[in-house]
Amino acid sequence: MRIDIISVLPELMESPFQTSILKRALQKGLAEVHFHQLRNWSVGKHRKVDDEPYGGGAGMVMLVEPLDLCISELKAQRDYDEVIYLTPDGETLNQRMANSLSIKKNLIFLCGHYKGIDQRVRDLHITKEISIGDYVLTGGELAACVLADSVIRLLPGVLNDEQSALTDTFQDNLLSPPIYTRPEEYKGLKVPEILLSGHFGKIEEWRHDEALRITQERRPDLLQD
Ligand code: 6GU
Repeated sequence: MRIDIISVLPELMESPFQTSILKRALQKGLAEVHFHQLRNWSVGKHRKVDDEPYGGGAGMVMLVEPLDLCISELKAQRDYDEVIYLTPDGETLNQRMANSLSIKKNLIFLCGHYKGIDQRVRDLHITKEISIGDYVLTGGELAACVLADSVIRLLPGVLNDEQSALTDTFQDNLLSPPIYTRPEEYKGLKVPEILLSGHFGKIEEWRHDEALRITQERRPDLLQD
């Protein structure tokens, strides 16, 4: 998988991809992430990438031309499965969306800034708009990192057996059951007997029951669809 990320602040996204699991995934060649500084496609000596909105109002709007030039240049080099605009107006990210993106080959992520992008960028290029939740960030960069992380960790070979995505919270629309490691007792709090029993069938049954109970309690909406 290849992800091209377009932003006015690519430096904001460096460390997540230079650390731990994502770093290893990139080193192993399981994913490629390329950053593109939008200002490199700005025209004129002021490297302008935004301007005031027609019709007035607060905030700046990202210019259509640098975005069109940048995206068109990328599209001339390869076919993209999706051109995704990260915006609080988008569809809220969930595990199903991460799963479906994880089987794509080439993706563009466009990080929004200021009040947003000129509508004509959407009309010309954007195939999907994604938000990471109902709150507002200073820009799409952190959201792009979240989306990339959720997708890259699903690629074959990225996680080892211990980290397996197959037992994730959400992978079967259930939250995780309680988990314990040593010691068996801490400040009077004991590990449930069943987990020490060695009866793997019963343990799996207990975990499933607990997952159901916790999901019912905290997120009954997940059991609906
Ligand atoms: Cl994708 N961008 C911004 N600026 N804020 C957000 C978001 C995206 N998702 C949730 N909040």
